[in-house]
Amino acid sequence: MTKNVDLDVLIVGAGFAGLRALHTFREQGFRVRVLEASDEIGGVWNYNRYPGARCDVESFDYSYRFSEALEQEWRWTERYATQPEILTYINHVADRFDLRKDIDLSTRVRRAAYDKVTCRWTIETEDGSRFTAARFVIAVGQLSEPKATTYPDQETFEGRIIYSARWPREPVDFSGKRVAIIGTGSSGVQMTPIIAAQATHLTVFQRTANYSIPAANAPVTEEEDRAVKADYRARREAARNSPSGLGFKPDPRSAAEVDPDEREAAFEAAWNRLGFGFALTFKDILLNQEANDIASAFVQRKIAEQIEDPGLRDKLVPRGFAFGTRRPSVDGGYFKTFNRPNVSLVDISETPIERFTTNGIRTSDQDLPFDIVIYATGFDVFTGSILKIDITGREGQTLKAAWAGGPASHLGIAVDGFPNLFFIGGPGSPSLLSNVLLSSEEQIDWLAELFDVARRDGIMEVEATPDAVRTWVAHVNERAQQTLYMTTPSYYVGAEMPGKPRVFMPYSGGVRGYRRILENTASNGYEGFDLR
Ligand code: N01
Repeated sequence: MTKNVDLDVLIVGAGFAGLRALHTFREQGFRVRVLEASDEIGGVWNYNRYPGARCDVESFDYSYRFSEALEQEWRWTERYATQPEILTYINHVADRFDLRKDIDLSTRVRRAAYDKVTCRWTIETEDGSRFTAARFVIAVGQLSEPKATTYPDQETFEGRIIYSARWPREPVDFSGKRVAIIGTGSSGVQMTPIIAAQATHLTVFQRTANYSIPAANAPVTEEEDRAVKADYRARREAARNSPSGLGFKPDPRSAAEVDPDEREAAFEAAWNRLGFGFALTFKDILLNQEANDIASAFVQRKIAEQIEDPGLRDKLVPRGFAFGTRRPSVDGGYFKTFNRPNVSLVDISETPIERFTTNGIRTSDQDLPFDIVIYATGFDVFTGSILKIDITGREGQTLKAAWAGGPASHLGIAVDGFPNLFFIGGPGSPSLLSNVLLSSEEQIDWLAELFDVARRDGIMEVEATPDAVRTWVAHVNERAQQTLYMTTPSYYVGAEMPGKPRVFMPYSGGVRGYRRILENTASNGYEGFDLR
């Protein structure tokens, strides 16, 4: 049955960000609804059910901060939570705060158009329902639109093909199977050891060797749980005031200046305990080539030590780009898995995949038989899921046209020409360069205040000015230029998709710096926005 609903705030996406936004805006007394394409809530944690999927931010930090009661009652079992545990948490939150009654599942937003006379958005869904809303909030995530990777003759393959980001709900049985994994980013790296332990044979197809740090996972003990909960506010504040939202601050010295023995000890300690946070052992690992060279060499050595076969070692050790400039993985024994007799590697930079056959894959130099082929080839990052919606602004221009040269926004939140449209975790915000849940909550709190002010002052339209957008894009670029990120093609710059504009998309100025900018913007009367 199609619907016709009028709202104060319409949110797209029932992942972490959309659910938090629903709760907060509803508490403020707004009429809010969330539209979600899937038949379940949870966003990436709903879709990415592949074996081994888990978070690489510590559970105590990758969790909502808005409710102290929730913080106290929830018991994380592991330092880095698994996908099922996170999905259980999200569902618990939805029930605990009675969110489901304001979520429409299985409801894909197709188009949205702004009406400059009524100052409202009309949002249409695939089933023909129409929603009108004063504020339109897009919370669709950065890693939501999987790349539709295919190879020639794929339709002739008689085995099973699975995309990691659309993993089936029922468990996949790998026993007795010959399995291929294409892609060695975080998804491929996480699933490799687990599938290798079950399958008859596993072949990993690698195009680019990536850096990976051990996850250093462990159960959360009763003592640790009590200690964190006794002082949770301090932990949250530490996270908010750290560069990445991970809670710890780098050693303020340059890696290049520290005495080599001391540096080695610091790297060793970080390697064994910090997971992804290894990149923050010293302040300048992602800023200074000399410091990065030292860190990269350490990681390369650590990776090499795990691989017995010299030929494999040569292929698996990443080279030619600075550690951290492509998103490093965090692994549970990835490299050691290649020491198993039932695991092999195909370096497709040397012997490319040519096509599927009826019973497997043909590379430039061999035919390999498979029962199951898994694509872990990643996403159209940052913009893929946003631009899937046909969004038309005030003067009839589309967001796709406005972003033809790459996404441009003020603060990663709003775009000139598109009043009353707001992004959470959008391009131009810290998002994937931070604890994304924390930075999303910062944005939601800030938007809540803006919505309050607008209601109090009878503001119909909130729109970023073109000048503010130009200035923010320049600032995002300036900050990126101060880092090493620009030295490597990566999804941070749109290199993951052929033909995508090459612009640096996340904000690299850190979570704390970004929050200060948000606070200053508000205290200066929402500088950079027209409120009318
Ligand atoms: O995707 P990716 P992902 N043929 O883009 C290769 C988060 N995450 O799903 O590098 C063959 O990183 C591609 O090769 P190349 C995290 O932010 C977090 O793994 O383009 N191969 C690469 O090896 C992460 O960064 C966790 O040369 C192809 C791989 O596929 C992000 O999600 C877990 C190909 C894609 O790697 C994305 O991770 C999982 C092709 N046509 C994900 N196209 C945690 O640990 C691409 N590749 C929390």
